[in-house]
Amino acid sequence: MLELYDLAGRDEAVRFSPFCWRTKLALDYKGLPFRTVPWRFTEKEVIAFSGHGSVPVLRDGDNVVADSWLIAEYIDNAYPGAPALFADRQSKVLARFVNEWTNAVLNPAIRAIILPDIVSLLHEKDVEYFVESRERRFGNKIEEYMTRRSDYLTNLAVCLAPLRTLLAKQCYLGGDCPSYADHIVASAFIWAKICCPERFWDEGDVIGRWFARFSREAARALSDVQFRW
Ligand SMILES: N[C@@H](CCC(=O)N[C@@H](CS)C(=O)NCC(=O)O)C(=O)O
Repeated sequence: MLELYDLAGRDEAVRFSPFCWRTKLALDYKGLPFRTVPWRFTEKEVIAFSGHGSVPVLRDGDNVVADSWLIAEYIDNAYPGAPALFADRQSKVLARFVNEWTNAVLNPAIRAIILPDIVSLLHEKDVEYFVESRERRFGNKIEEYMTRRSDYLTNLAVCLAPLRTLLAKQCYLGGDCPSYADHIVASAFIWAKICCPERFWDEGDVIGRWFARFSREAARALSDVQFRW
């Protein structure tokens, strides 16, 4: 069976990585059975066989693939009989843009809001590494995120405006049915809903309605998840 190294919190059942969620949603969409191996940030030696220091890492027999985008490409090529993540070349190219936009714009906007919440979910052995590495990488002390929270919420609203306009006109990012582009963006919100107690949208919001629609399609993958809102 496929094996996925998946970031876990102090509570092993809390699996919050937005990148691992992309892979879990994609595997589930394709109907590929897999088991997850809980992994913590400081367990680098456990995934050293992959040549990478981050998750997701997928092991499929002798094949090992790290990085959520490469995993999506790999499973689509290796399992052509299962539903495709990318219907054709054009939709793959557009999904690649969504991947890069989410990495560069949406995830950082969400991260600024939820970073203090993430710290409180971490396994004790990860806290020092996580705080130091994130303060170094992003240049702010964790406490500073709390004081700038309202600016970060305003920034998120600006980032989400094009998504809101699009989803007012079509059911999913790629059109009438969910595809990998939806997995990518939904994973960012799954991350937020697992980590942060405060809602990102009000009742009836276009993005909330899309997320609810998507969650019904991905019900099996999301069945055990404890969302905070
Ligand atoms: N580009 C990678 C990013 C993966 C990534 O950053 N994963 C985080 C967990 S959300 C990680 O494992 N970080 C390891 C670290 O910070 O040491 C992907 O798409 O898979």
